[in-house]
Amino acid sequence: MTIDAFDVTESVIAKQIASSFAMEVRTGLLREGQKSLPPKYFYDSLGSTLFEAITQLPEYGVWRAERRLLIDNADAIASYANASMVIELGSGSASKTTYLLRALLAKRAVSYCVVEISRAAIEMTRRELASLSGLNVSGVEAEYLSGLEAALRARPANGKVLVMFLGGSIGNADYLSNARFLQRIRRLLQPGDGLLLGADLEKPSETLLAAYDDALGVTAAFNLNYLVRMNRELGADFRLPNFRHRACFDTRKHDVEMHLVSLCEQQVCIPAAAIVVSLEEGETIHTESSHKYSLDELADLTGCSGFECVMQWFDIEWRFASGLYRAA
Ligand code: AVI
Repeated sequence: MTIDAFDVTESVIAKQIASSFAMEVRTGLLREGQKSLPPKYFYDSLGSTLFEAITQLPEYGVWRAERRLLIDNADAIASYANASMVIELGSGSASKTTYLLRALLAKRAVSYCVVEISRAAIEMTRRELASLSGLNVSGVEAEYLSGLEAALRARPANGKVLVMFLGGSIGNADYLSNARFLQRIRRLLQPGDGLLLGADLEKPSETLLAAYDDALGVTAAFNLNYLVRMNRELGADFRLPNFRHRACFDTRKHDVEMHLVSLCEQQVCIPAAAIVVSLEEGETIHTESSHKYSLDELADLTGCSGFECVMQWFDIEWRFASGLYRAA
């Protein structure tokens, strides 16, 4: 037993734990075997800013690859999607999205809604898109599916909707969860609505390890900021010098994994989650997996979720795919 839970039953604890952040931290750190933390909580204000910095790193080609594809194909995507409402699931700063929105706005008035769990990212998006005249911008601070459902209540009576899920975020969950996720998106849409999906593709492990463990240490700071967030929001007492960032590549699963490595035997108290966590020297907390797709796998995933591929574009330099899919 490596964890000491306070001496109360789970149901009593569940009632006491105020936030889903605290509850999910509790669940992940109480897990037998590999401890883990859900990656969605990386994105507090500092985490969102650090992620923006990651996208600019020379080693991390994902953001530039997708931007190249959106710049080169914005007109084609706008014509095929023919949408008057765009809903973006997780925008970051939305700076890439402007290329596509300009192409859509050249055809008709467009409303844009961002669904984000991070308030900081919604604010960044508003600032980024403020210069696009004629664009009606709104934001829903929620998880993707509940946010999408809420955003769709304002769908135009006779117009099509384009849902965008960019940046390779589809790689941050496993195949089954992604299939369920896309199926639920499909059920919320109407036939003919579109999905623009960006996916990072398989590439040599050295390239990936450099991308997730960059020389400047920005990804390390992004990972360690999770501990800073738990200290601030959950009253935890993680000592940062006692942890190190690690990126590794699982060649069987084609996943880059990020971990926080405990540099000594230690105990950490997380009052809001009602746990004291014991960590061995060298033990790790898994914070993120980033799956790298093959084209066949991507076709299976979207196909089994009720989407037909309309067009697909590839960035050869970084190996990234953007696909426009239609709700069948
Ligand atoms: C948001 N997501 C697609 C990024 C990725 O590449 O998996 C998150 C990230 N983690 C470290 N660097 C970037």
